[in-house]
Amino acid sequence: MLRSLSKVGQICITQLKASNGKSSLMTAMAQHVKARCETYPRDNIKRFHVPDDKVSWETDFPGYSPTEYTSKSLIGTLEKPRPEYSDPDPKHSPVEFEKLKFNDLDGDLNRCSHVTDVYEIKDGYPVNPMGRTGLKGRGCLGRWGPNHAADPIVTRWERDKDGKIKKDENGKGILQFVCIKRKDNGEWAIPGGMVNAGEIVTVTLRREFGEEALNTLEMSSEEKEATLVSIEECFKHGKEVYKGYVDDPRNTDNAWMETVAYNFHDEAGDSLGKLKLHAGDDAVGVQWMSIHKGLKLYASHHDFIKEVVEMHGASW
Ligand code: RP5
Repeated sequence: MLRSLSKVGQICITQLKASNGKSSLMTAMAQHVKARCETYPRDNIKRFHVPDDKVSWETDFPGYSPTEYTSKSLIGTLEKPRPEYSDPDPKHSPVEFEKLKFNDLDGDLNRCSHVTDVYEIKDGYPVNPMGRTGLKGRGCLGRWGPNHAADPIVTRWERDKDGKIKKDENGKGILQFVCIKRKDNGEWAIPGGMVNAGEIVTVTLRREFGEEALNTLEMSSEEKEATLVSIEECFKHGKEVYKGYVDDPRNTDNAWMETVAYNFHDEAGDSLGKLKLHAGDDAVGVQWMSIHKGLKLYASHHDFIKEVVEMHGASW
């Protein structure tokens, strides 16, 4: 039985309350918006239009006829097998598809959701717990159902030339976070990434930050090791900010992004705050971005950043 949108929202909030005692992501989680963007991010695919009042699966939408799209690169051919991170497609590999263990640990891959205890399986396909998106299939996402990511939010205080924390007109300190520019769409984002099969989230957080914000992929193995060790201590003291659904433009009716976001804050500005940033992997830019409410960020990242601002009583 599929839960209603508001119920799903409440489930997210329950998880949030358990982790940090707050509930400010309620509005963000009440309904996905970017997951219904008119044009799907790859291949110029148009989504079937889903009005706000028809997002919930519990609302009848008799004319609903979503576009079907799964990127060819995920399916593979005899010459070019599908990538390791890609699930089998029922039309091309039905026997393999049948074996996928939804709502469960599937070998070393986690197919459970942070959003709901059990997501619905309809006609063999997982159903997006946040409602209709106007697109069925997997789009460009590797997994049917939840695609798990991790987002490291690395912060420091913005300081003047004398090292004093800059304040806004209300006397609140201004935070900065490490922000990358995504190669795929040029949007600014938290340097997050996918959790690899068998990988623990703390490792994903460090690896993705290293690859996208410090360019560890282009370092010698000694240099990379030293860089990862240098951030290891600071990354031990992160605070969970959010765990749940991401309103990502790549989501579909059958595949969606979920994340765990952690804040790693350098209060004195002398450890993480001093890192030499260098964009790498899927990032084409990186900077310490001063935080304010007008920031335009990828997916639901604006909401995660707002949560961090509240945690630190910073300027917004
Ligand atoms: C977002 O996509 C997550 O919040 C995370 O930041 C990101 C992971 O996807 P890739 O950056 O690996 O494409 O939904």
